[in-house]
Amino acid sequence: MLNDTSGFISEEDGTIKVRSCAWSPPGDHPVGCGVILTVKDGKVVKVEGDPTHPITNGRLCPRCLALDEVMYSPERIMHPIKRAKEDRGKDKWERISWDEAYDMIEAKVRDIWANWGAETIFTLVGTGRECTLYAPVYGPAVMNTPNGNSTAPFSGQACYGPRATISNYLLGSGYPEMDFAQYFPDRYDNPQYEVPRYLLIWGKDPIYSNPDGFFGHSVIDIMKRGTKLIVIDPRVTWLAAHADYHLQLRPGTDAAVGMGMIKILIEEDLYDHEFVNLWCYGFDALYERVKEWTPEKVQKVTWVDPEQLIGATRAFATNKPSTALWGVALDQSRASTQAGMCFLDIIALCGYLDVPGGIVLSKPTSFIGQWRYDMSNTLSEEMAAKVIKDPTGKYKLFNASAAMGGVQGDTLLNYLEGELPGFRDDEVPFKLRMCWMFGTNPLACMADQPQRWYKALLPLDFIVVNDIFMTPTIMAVADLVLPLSTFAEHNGLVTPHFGRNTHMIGAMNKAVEPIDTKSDLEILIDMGKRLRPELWQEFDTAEEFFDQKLQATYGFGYEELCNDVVRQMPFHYRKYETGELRDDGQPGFQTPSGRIELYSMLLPVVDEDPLPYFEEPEYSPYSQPLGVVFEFPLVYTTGGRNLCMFHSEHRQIPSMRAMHKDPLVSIHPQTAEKYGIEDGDWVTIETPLGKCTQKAKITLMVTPKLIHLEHGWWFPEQDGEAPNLFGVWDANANNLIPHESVGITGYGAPYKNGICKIYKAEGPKG
Ligand SMILES: Nc1nc2c(c(=O)[nH]1)N[C@H]1C(S)=C(S)[C@@H](COP(=O)(O)OP(=O)(O)OC[C@H]3O[C@@H](n4cnc5c(=O)[nH]c(N)nc54)[C@H](O)[C@@H]3O)O[C@H]1N2
Ligand SMILES: Nc1nc2c(c(=O)[nH]1)N[C@H]1C(S)=C(S)[C@@H](COP(=O)(O)OP(=O)(O)OC[C@H]3O[C@@H](n4cnc5c(=O)[nH]c(N)nc54)[C@H](O)[C@@H]3O)O[C@H]1N2
Ligand code: SF4
Ligand SMILES: [Mo]
Repeated sequence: MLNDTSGFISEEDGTIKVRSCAWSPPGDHPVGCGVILTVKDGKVVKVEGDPTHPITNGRLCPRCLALDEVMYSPERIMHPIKRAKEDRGKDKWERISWDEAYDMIEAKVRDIWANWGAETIFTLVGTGRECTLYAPVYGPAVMNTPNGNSTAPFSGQACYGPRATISNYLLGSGYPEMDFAQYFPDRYDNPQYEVPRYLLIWGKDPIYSNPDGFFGHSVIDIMKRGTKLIVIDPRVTWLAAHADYHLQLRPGTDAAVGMGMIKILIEEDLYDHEFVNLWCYGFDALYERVKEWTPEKVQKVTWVDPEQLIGATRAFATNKPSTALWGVALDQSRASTQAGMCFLDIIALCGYLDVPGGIVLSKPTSFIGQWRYDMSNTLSEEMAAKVIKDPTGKYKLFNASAAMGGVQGDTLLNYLEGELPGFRDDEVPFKLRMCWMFGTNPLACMADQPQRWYKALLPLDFIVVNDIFMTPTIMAVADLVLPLSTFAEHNGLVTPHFGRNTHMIGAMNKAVEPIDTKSDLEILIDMGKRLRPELWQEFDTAEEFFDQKLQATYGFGYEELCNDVVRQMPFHYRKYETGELRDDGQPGFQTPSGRIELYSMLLPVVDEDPLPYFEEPEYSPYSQPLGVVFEFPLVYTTGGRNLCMFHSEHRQIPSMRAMHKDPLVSIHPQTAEKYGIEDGDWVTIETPLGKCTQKAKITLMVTPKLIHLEHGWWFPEQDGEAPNLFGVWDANANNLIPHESVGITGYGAPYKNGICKIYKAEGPKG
């Protein structure tokens, strides 16, 4: 049955059109772009952009336009499937019913509870697909384990988590976002809105990535209205090519660039004195810290041209209002939270927080987040204490704040591998037995040194995965797969920024009935009721859940949301003046000093430096011995997003693959010539840790010293069985990337910076 409402459905000549907001599966972040799905004879036959959607106005990426191709792909998993443990790595799947699948999970979990303890179960969760709203609840509130609330191996610690955490510490607020008039129904025409004069785009390529709920094409909207660009990126992206200033830094050196900018802001007296006096704490200490970062020193460390550094800082500070975007590149370095501090310091010093055309703020609360938190707190004190913590105490900030989950990725791998440096003799660790994965294909995409993860996961007794397609990870290690309905086949809702600074709530309206698939939330409710029924009395369906949560938080119900398709959230500027950012209703920020903490009062509590600083990536031309640098003379970065693939997804979708057939390594023409490489040659990229092979794209997007690799590659057309596993080891950028090399705080993974050599190779097999 379709929803019992009609506002979003229209019918003409037996063809139904359903208006909805897109999320996942197939994979995406919660942008909630407006789609119109045309349904004929119970099938989606066409996908179009919805021109009435207030944010996206009809625009869609190729991936959403290809939704019907994904839904009806012959390769989709349409029924629960299981396989005997001894058949891992073999294509020996057997179709089973949902009841059988649920019985298997229930029996296994109860057996583990009785014999080994719930703490021996853990989950792995990927990046912000729809399941990230609900997956953290499976651990504590279904399987009673403290090791379930983890976004690991690395999403969370290396993506968004560092930025979200440092926002909590410095601003006491939710993730700050560029003002693109997203809260106003009349958008850019709203009289309160001002078009930013400059947009600083730092380590982000939003027109391709649309991350976390930010609609990237808004950058084009404001460019059309006159906004100029400053871009901090090692590559000449489309946006960098259109920028007034391009700070082409060496990957992983963002904190050094940031400190250089702060010094210029202060010494040239470009900062907003009134805002700093009233609303910031720790100005003098910050100035002391950045004093040494002269433009010359910044250039030496980061390779950024001093003229660009000075020009960009002046342009940003003196053209009011200006705005800024920070991307995942800041998270993926050793000094990740420190780079984030610099970003927040710069926008605070310029007075651009929560002003028209600046960067908007909200309280760090979310209505589903609160429920998730409450469900996580259903563990007994004794059970909660069994969370796996890094025994060396190295990752204090992570352990103290874990904005995105409980188990730090490196700690988890060490634990699985049985190498537990720092454990006291009397602390006898337990053996992990079961894993449930949601929205992740770690061997292809998220796991650094993926062969280590493969070996570490294989000994587990039982592995369950929720997914829509067969993946190398499933083929390698899973015993049971629960097949998911796409966002056109189930009801849901979309909250940009996962509810933290959410400008709208979108209805994900079911357009067609699923055949034998379910959503992550439906599976959660079903399994919750089986395993911990006492916690799952309040609602029976996903729709009832949404209705209760929406009514309690906003005073409207799920049916109203479905009818309206989008509800924008109430908003006004300068909330620090009105007390809305603080729990006690006083003006200011929700921090100990009540101000933006340029000098954090809370970080020293977890033994962290209260001010920004820089540390070289572990594998850099300046941190490795000369001999190593000589052997690996190039610098690499990885993972710049492209429009037709979401991480490791879409490789089996013919139209997406036609646009992007092979994994591409970008090489500058001079470098290519030096190594005898031509456009289209297969090239091996090697680091001290490993190698992979990608196809050469000779391009001026990179500098002669820099190459860029794509991530997430595997080949569904190849032999899936072990050891080939769809060629997952061949083009895998993460073969190059080290574990135990995370940010100093336990946040960050060095996906985007390292040193390498390249040489001509044979192509991947198959
Ligand atoms: N189509 C598509 N969209 C996606 C995704 C996808 O896989 N495909 N993934 C989603 C996810 S999980 C995320 S986290 C977001 C990420 O989205 P973004 O934050 O936009 O991140 P990236 O595209 O990875 O990289 C952004 C830019 O950082 C540059 N960069 C590389 N190294 C450095 C560095 O050291 N410093 C600086 N300043 N810049 C650097 C790259 O050249 C690139 O242009 O995208 C999301 N959206
Ligand atoms: N070298 C390098 N590696 C990187 C990065 C990089 O820049 N460079 N980026 C990193 C970043 S920022 C991130 S966040 C990670 C992301 O890594 P992951 O989030 O693990 O992404 P995928 O490997 O694509 O795995 C996602 C799986 O979830 C399935 N799926 C899609 N939608 C849903 C859903 O709604 N529910 C469920 N249960 N499953 C769904 C897909 O079919 C797919 O098989 O990758 C990281 N890996
Ligand atoms: S950003 Fe692109 S893929 Fe994501 S919902 Fe919007 S149109 Fe779809
Ligand atoms: Mo991410």
